Amino acid sequence: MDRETRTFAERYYRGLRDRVPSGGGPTPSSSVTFIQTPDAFSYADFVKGFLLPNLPCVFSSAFTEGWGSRRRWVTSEGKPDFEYLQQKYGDAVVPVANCGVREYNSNPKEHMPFRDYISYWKEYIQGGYSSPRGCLYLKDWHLCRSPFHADIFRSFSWSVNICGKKKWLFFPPGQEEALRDCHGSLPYDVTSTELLDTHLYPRTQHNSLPIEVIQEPGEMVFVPSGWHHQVYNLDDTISINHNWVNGCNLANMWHFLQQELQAVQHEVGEWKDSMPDWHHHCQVIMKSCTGINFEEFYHFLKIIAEKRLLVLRQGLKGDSGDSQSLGLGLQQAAFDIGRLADVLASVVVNPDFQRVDTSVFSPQPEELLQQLEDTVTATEAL
Ligand SMILES: O=C(O)CCC(=O)C(=O)O
Ligand SMILES: [Fe+2]
Repeated sequence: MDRETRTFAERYYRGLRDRVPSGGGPTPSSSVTFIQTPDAFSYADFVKGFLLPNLPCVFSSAFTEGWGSRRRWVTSEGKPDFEYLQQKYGDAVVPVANCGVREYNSNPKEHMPFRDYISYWKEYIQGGYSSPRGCLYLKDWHLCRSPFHADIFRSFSWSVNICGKKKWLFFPPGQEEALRDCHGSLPYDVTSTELLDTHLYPRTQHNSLPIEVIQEPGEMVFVPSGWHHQVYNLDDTISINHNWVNGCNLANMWHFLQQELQAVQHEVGEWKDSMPDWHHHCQVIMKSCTGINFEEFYHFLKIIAEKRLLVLRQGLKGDSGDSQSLGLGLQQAAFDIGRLADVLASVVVNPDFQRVDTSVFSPQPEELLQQLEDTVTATEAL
């Protein structure tokens, strides 16, 4: 991140903070921007055009041209190179979901050696894309359909097709509300005819059409924070994806965790008065449903804050060689510290966080907040 982009991003968040919430950012257009050439596109363009406004985009296959996996995992016909993959990764035990069986809004999973999965995949192709074992989905190297969801903790993600082709259906944040059933649950499959049943899905008439993207081999899709999506493999497909949180979506993560806790509190509300440690139990339930509780979120903030404080301390001493070796530029670190300070300021005044036993936390949340705020002041002119 360069100085100019940091200034732009800081102004953007200052603007958001001072504005009365209006229920959303820019109105997404019905098509997704395609980025053709790496030479003409910088990280600054990505921050301004996509991370800050939280909009999806697709990067052309030129961006992944040099990837070893695109050469080695794929045959000259553009199909998965089963021989190579088996020889290289056959012993790995991989999680496999059965797409034909639904377990709540997901699929039951089992583990098997990758070589067994490859045998299954070959049989499935030979059987005309069908098998008596059903449609098995190797998680992380997705096969077939990924049920409707938004990514974990409202993270961003990117996904590259090493080979094969996918169809994505995207719903901008908030539009999933019209897809909830009469119990408030989201559908497993947004294309199901069940959604035509207005008793079961009373709000679907307010629903707008999803934004559709076809992702070709080598292309990379950027999935913004909180955008619900459903994905289909249109071909034998191998993809690599990665989720991340940074200064641009950290507040979304905190907002999401507060909503998750509220949902738990609502669900077990009838025991609030009869259970002395009800608030603690809500955190336990939240941890098991969401994967993280407020205590862990504080530790998450602390770890990312400490690394950035270190980078900036070294940078301010003029020791920029070391800060580069931590893999983080000074301007990025300074921007992140500002976002961390804003989020932590909201965490420490949250009544549910104030009920968490923080006595053994080091540093204490208020102390860390003070350090962050001091650093924001010290790095203003950086
Ligand atoms: O490719 C898939 O099946 C799902 C990918 C996905 O949901 C993501 O990258 O966020
Ligand atoms: Fe996803």
